[in-house]
Amino acid sequence: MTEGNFVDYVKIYAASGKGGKGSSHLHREKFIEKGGPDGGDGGRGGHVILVGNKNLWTLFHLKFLRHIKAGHGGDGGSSRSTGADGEDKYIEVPLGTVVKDAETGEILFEITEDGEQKILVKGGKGGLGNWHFRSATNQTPRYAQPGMPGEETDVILELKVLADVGLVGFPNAGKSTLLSVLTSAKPKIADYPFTTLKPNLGIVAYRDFQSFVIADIPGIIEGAAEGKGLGHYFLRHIERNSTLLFLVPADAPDIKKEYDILIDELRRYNPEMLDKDRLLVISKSDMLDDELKAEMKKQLDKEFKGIPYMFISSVAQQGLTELKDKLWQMLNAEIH
Ligand SMILES: Nc1nc2c(ncn2[C@@H]2O[C@H](COP(=O)(O)OP(=O)(O)OP(=O)(O)O)[C@@H](O)[C@H]2O)c(=O)[nH]1
Ligand SMILES: [Mg+2]
Repeated sequence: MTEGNFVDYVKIYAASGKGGKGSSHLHREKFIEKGGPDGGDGGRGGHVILVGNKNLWTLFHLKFLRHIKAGHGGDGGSSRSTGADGEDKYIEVPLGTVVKDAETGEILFEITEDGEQKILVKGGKGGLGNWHFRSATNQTPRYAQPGMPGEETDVILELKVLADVGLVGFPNAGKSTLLSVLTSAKPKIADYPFTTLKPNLGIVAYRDFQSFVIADIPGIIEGAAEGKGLGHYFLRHIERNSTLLFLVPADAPDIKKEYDILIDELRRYNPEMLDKDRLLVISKSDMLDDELKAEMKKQLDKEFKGIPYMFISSVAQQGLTELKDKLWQMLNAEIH
């Protein structure tokens, strides 16, 4: 990956540990001739477990993991001592990680909560020791169960939930530039369309050590929902953002029309996208003088009845604090 700090897809081979053998030990003591069976049970094999972690935002940390194996269970011993359980292995994942069978593509489960644990592959059961098999007819069974084998699986982890705020705009609208001034992310910025080829995430530090995450995705063009441009693949990344921030540059020939095209693409992709909170910013507003701005405002008030909009300039650092305040307020508004 040459650009973007964002990894939303990893394939992992996971194997659980096998169960320990049960013991077929017979009890021996100095003055007891025929000791009974006292073989303990084998320990269970280690599981591979996924754990949700709300502080993770991508699967980047798993990019080079590829294989993960849990430990094997220990064998049972004499005096009915049970073998140690194999070491469990934990994989921490961001919330919204979807786990799929790599072969069939079937969704196995999803991690949605902080601290939530789901076993990906279960460790093999430990075998029972011979102590369990004593009976009236066989007082000294020499039989004990072997441990059950572990399981293995190839899975795909895919991240759906991306961020709190998703940026939506035509190519060249200034999305990556905005991300670069609001966060410490360093996305590629250039004066041509489709500069951004992969989503970028940035964390906006907000007053009093609070924060929220913004996702910058490639530009959306008319026909994106049908697969034109890059938008189609990446629209799914903003599917679950709670707030969408639309960017239309101040020099767009028709701001309302551009906005309508964006809305239309989202609707065609998934009508639920329109249930999200929306905010429109007129980007690159440093290109406007006060007179022009006042004129545009009149026009926009007419065209965008009830839809909040603001003027910003990433380059001239105008309206950015107000924008952060507004986004924070929207993100923290009561869920409706
Ligand atoms: N004047 C002015 N130019 C800006 C501003 N923000 C971005 N630009 C310029 O607009 C061009 C496009 O900026 P990007 O941030 O790469 O745009 P983008 O929306 O990420 O574009 P894609 O990744 O292609 O979708 C660059 O030449 C930026 O320097 C701004 O606030 N004022
Ligand atoms: Mg960009």
